[in-house]
Amino acid sequence: MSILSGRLAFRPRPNDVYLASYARSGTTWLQMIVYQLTTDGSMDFTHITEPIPYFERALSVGRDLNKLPSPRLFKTHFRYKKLPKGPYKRIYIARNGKDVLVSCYYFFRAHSPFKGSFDQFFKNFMVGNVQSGSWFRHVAEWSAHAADTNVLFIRYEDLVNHFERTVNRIAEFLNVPLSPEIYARIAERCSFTFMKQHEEKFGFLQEVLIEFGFTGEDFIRKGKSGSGKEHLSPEQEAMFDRAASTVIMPPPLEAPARTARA
Ligand code: PPS
Repeated sequence: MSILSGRLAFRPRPNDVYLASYARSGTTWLQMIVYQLTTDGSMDFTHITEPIPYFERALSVGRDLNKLPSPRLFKTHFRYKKLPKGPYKRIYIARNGKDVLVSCYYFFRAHSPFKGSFDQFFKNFMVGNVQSGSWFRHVAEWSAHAADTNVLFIRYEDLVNHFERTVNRIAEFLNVPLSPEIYARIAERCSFTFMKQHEEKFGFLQEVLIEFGFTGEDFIRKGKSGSGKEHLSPEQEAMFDRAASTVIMPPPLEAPARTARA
């Protein structure tokens, strides 16, 4: 089976792992825990989306996910039925719905055109009229698969109240060893304080810039007249001139005529 990823075909692999959630439910926290569990814990990534891509955005911008080494890890907000069908492991993280609602409100006010009141957002959220769709449907659909052997269903609140037990469940589910040293590193690097200190490695805006390949190069670039010509090949210049010959612009100012001295 393959899914179109931009111009590329995404081919699922049996050992792919999806970290799934409704938005604002602790996905990034889960990403960091799984990243720390499955690597040497190095922090030398620009953004967590490099080692653990946001699946649906990566597909929509045509990132070549086939280049990633196995086992691949993906973050996703897809509903259960939108993920590729197959044996792939899925960890779903759910969070208290009212906390999700409030977190979404602040997130969408800051990162989307929505600038309405909390009351308006509440009404939209209750009927699923928000970017992430219905929280109620999302959680219900994933809950129906909570007992599947390839699904681990955890809660944000489990991480808050029983962090070590929950990290152990994740490690067992993924069949990765969890020594006291690795656990100590996870507890330190997945703490709110540590992740807040490294927010640029987790934040939304950085994720979008990286996924879209935006480099943020000079906006006020050269400010010279005539440098366009230097970049064009003779063929490109001829093609451009032909197309531009149909555009009639007012003439440029001429240099003032010199007055002859008596
Ligand atoms: S997103 O945008 O959908 O990917 O957001 P997501 O990562 O799922 O959820 C964001 C909320 O998770 C909180 N968060 C954490 N809580 C506790 N500990 C750690 N380490 C941590 N990392 C992220 C984050 O603060 C968001 O919740 P709110 O309630 O808005 O603070």
